[in-house]
Amino acid sequence: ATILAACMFGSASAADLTIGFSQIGSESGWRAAETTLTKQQAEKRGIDLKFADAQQKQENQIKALRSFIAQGVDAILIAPVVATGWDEVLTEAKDAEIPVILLDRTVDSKDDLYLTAVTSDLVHEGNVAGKWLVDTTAGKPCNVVELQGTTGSSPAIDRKKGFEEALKGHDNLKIVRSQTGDFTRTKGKEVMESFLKAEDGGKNICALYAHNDDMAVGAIQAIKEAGLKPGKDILVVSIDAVPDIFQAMAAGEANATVELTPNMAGPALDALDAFLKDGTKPAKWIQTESKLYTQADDPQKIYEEKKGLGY
Ligand code: GYE
Repeated sequence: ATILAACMFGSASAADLTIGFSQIGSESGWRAAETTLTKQQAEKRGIDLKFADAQQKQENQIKALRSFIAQGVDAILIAPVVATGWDEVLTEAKDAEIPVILLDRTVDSKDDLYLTAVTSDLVHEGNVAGKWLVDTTAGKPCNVVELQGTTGSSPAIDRKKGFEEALKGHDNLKIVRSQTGDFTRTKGKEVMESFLKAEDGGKNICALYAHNDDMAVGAIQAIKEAGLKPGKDILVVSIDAVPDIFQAMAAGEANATVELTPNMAGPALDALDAFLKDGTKPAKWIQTESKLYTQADDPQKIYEEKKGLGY
């Protein structure tokens, strides 16, 4: 109702807005930082943010969206846990004239079912990680194990794709094991333990590619418990650039990470503001940066800096 009046008279200002935010959960340090920053961004703009944590279950996200629609919120933010199964509920939001913005993950639905998606180029992230490994191994034989993100999520699909693209034509690099660690430290450690057991105690493994830093941190623990040196016996490359991976880098236990900003809400709420004010339609994809960091980038200093930014 608020928004309708505001649209008619063009007086929509963030202060009147009620926004529903369907968050996946808090499976990783990065996700927890995104939640913190989203709440800060809403607070700063005087937005009433209705927060729903789905505990990583799609059915909980669909329930949350239906509840937001029933409440008549002015807009919805959602980080979609998986890429499929959203058409029906997104159509319900569209029929209720409630704009939906996707954060950090995409969906397979037609793009007229959401206002915009604020994400990194997930394929490119995998590419950057793969290229770093290609350059670092410089033609030397290297068996790689891969910890995939949540099965069916766009980051798991795209980061795998990008990494494999980067390895094309470099037959010295072989992905010998690949399994989901569901983006969590616990699962990352567990699956890495099984990789180590299956690969002669880790002697056959030269590198780990983890789709996020949290799984890498869990895996680093497993590598150490197996009596090997992570970062040396087994190279470690991952994605997110959360503070703890810089701590591991400073200790020589991790080698490279690709940065993903946890501040997706800033660009999302700016685009929403413009749309609600005068109907300005944002691009369907607002892309955030992806930057490679290695041990050469003073990881201790970056760790100190990042600690304050929502993590
Ligand atoms: O890399 C990971 C989180 O959706 C791209 O989700 C995001 C990923 C992020 O669990 O830490």
